Amino acid sequence: MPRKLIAAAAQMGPISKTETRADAVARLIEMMREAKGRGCELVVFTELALTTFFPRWMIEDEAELDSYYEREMPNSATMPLFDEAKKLGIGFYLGYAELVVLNGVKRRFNTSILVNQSGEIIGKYRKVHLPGHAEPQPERAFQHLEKRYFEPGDLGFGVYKGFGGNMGMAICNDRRWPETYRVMGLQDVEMVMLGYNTPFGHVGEQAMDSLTLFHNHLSMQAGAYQNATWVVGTAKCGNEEGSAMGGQSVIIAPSGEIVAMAVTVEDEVITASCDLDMGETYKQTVFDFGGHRRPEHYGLIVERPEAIPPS
Ligand code: ING
Repeated sequence: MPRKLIAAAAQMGPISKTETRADAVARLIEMMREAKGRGCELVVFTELALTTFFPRWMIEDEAELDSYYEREMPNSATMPLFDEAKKLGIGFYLGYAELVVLNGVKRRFNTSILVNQSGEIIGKYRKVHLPGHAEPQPERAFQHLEKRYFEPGDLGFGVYKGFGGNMGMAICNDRRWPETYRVMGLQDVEMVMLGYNTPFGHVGEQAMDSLTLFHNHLSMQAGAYQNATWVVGTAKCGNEEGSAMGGQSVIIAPSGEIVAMAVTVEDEVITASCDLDMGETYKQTVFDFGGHRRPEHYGLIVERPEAIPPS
């Protein structure tokens, strides 16, 4: 009996600076209901799904900056989402800005959680790869200050039992780094869920920026194929406070094939029936890690190639 998981990516259009948490949560609930109506057991929301992508601005005032973070999860703003999920019997991935006080020190992370069909948090992830810069760059139309507003994640890349399989999480820039998928691939992940906020023009090099959407799918399709896993990539997209961000949310099979893709830059639900056993054939043949992978022959993975011992 194949382990079929009907999953959704709930792509979000722009969240304006003036939109409240309640406004954002109402949009998420509407898409959750649509996903449920299509038979979904899981809906993957996006990165920073409760607020506008605030790292595009230099924010001097600490209280203003803090206003973009959640101090508890669930909290009064997000409890309606948890309640609806439990009522519908559907689980979800949610990305948000997390603020915790540890030993009297404010710690800030770009975070995602995995919530099961009973409304319980069964997994938590904090974004490891933070793109952009820590200091504002005056020449940029929009900043990308994730290195200023978040710390690198301290939870690693975990894989969690849920939805009948092995579920993993990542966030946005993580999808560009093969290590993200491989660390989970070595834990037999069967579905990697990730949200992304990807502004066009991020690099400032026309040749690269014109390939933003291509590199988006390239990264996720490669990660899926090379680790024999499903990948669900959910965008926040459209023109958000003047910053144009790419959409094309996707559900990708372990073959690397795109099986569903969003066609708007607004709130849009895409779904697929995901056979969680599909990766097994790849793991027993092309990507049989035990049979073909040779880490003991890779040499030292170091920053300084000269440190690799002469063969
Ligand atoms: N955003 C972007 C991402 O990795 C980026 C940053 C855009 C990097 C385009 C390279 C090219 O998709 C976030 N939030 O990581």
